[in-house]
Amino acid sequence: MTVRVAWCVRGVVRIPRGVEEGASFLVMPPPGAGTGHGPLRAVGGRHDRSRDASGERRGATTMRPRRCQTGVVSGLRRGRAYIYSPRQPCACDGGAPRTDGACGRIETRHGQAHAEMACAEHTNASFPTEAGTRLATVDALAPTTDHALLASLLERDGAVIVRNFASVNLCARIRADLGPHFDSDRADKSGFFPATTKRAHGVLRHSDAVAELVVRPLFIDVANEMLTSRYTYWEGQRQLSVAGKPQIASIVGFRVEPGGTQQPLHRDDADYHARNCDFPVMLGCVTALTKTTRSNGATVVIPGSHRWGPQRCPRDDEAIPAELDVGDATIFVGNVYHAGGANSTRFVSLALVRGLAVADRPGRDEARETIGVFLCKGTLRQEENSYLVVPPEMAKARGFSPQLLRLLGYGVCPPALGLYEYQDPMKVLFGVDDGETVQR
Ligand SMILES: O=C(O)CCC(=O)C(=O)O
Repeated sequence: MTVRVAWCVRGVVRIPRGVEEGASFLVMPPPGAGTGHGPLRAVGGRHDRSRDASGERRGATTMRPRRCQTGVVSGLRRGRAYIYSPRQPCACDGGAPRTDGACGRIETRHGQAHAEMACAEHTNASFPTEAGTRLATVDALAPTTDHALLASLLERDGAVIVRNFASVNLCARIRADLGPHFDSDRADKSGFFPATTKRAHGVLRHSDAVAELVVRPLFIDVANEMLTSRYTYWEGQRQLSVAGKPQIASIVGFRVEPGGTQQPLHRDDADYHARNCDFPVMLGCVTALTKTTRSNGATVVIPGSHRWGPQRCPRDDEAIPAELDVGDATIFVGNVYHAGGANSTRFVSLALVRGLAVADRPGRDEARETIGVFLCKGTLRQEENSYLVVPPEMAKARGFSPQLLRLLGYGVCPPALGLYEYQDPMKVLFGVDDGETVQR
């Protein structure tokens, strides 16, 4: 895997902590970088006058803001990396995929491969590289909208907008439940979420309204169709086939505040080290709790990017906003590139800069709020630890349905994942013995 340096501050490229000398890197342009943005330079590079074997100066690299480039981390100083770009083309801007390993894997100082982005049969496979330009929209209330239609659109585009996915009333209840969590959120130290994005975690613990949203049949049915894990194997001389349904990976509320920058484009499936042969392992459903627009930070998506190979780097100018009214949702596969958008509605700073009174610009300064329900295959570890969020006693006290308990991960993914005292916890802990209970 190439180290993705997805962000930079005032032209200074920072390498994530833990990267070793000799690692490959790929620099992506900063969100919204325009022609006015100067050349990027490396941290530490400004003072580094040394040259490499080919005579290039290590500092002051010449990466241009609108294109991706690859290189190697060539030095570490006081825990920070300085980098050097050999100005080689990368598949992400249309060049041929590199085969020399500089783009595609992390190498340690000893040259040992850490992780591959592609499985063996896909290493040299050719993948589509084009980005789509629009997202399909369906109405959940239309009689023709069902999970089969959604699955076909998701397979084609990677994402789909669903109008009227949840009622305005349910969204208002969820919004009220999430408010205190947003207010007490702490900044994400990894930089994956900008400091201006407030999150609400562990929300099933407190919110009956969220519990209602999670089991919306349209979403669950399409997830069952796309993420159910089916497997056939031998046990002695008996050939057995099993199927395990998806479960909740995480549920997160997002409030993108005015002035917020765009999140880095990413694939949720990356959490599972998934490669093209595994995709998709997740399905996301982001429901609007407030109106979401291009300017207030609607989720942005690159249609068609779920088909790309490991070398294709996503560009911010390829992402289009999924604009939603309250109750609409964007459903997307875990391998489509997407991100929380930038919120450019910041009012006060504009007013100050232009010398305007705050009252002269009413209606600006909008925070956008959404709730994301992310499911993953039943064979995988959940991103958010459900058993700590809703321990068994709490789940019993809340009267959660067998369906919700299984979505939380309390069921067994057959043949034998998630046993408790070598039995299905649904039976042992919750007294549920139905057609889905695994008998042991
Ligand atoms: O804020 C959003 O709209 C999306 C957030 C997201 O993509 C994520 O957390 O994985």
